[in-house]
Amino acid sequence: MKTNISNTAAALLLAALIAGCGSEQDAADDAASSSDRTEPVWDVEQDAEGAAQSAEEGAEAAGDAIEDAGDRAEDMSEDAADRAGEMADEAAEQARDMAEGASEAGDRADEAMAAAEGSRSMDDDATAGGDAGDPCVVDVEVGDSLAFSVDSIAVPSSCESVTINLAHTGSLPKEAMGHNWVLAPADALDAIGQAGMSAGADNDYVPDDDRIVAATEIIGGGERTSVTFSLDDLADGVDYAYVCTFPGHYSVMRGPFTVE
Ligand SMILES: [Cu+2]
Repeated sequence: MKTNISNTAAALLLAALIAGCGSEQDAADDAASSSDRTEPVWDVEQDAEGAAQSAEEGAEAAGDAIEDAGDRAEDMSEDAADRAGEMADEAAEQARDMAEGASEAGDRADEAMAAAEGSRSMDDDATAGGDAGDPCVVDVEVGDSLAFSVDSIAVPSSCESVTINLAHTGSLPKEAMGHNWVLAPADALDAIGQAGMSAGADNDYVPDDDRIVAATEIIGGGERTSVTFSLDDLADGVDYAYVCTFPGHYSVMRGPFTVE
């Protein structure tokens, strides 16, 4: 842009100079030819002076034009630089806004995940304490490991009946990581656990044994089951315990069951 304007200014100057030279030459020619003629000399001199003056004026005007063009070019390049700077600032600001928006979205995603984790762990806490609404209904969870969600179970003696809700929160099928909940005298758990393997999957690994008070079916990941029994079925002066009779689980998956 600036180069073009400078070129134009140079062309103007050149044109002015040529015009100036031409006028001087013409004036000289006029003077030379007029001396042959009979016209008064002072007219010729005046013509020459006038031509020279107009040439000077032309040159001056050309100089002014160059200066103006230069100024305009400078102004325009300054404006262009200003505009480019403004645009760069705006682009940078937009980029900053976008980056902020992205990081805010990331924060919100993190918060949502944290909230989800929190609600999950709160659920775990709730089941560990049993069913707060009814002390005679006990929620027990199992998963993809050899463990019940509760270390022991205690129910009030006032319960007409007791219900155990067993939920498998894992993902493994019952053939690989099945669990059940079986209530029996504490000193009979080993025998019942060993006999359970022989009973087989068709019997949910629960042997035919009169000492067993209550038993659920075997469940796998995502399944739930329950069993309800009367406290009248428990003999006085006997310690009871619950156990999982899935093969290999009875030695570690067990806990005391007490009536208070
Ligand atoms: Cu088990």
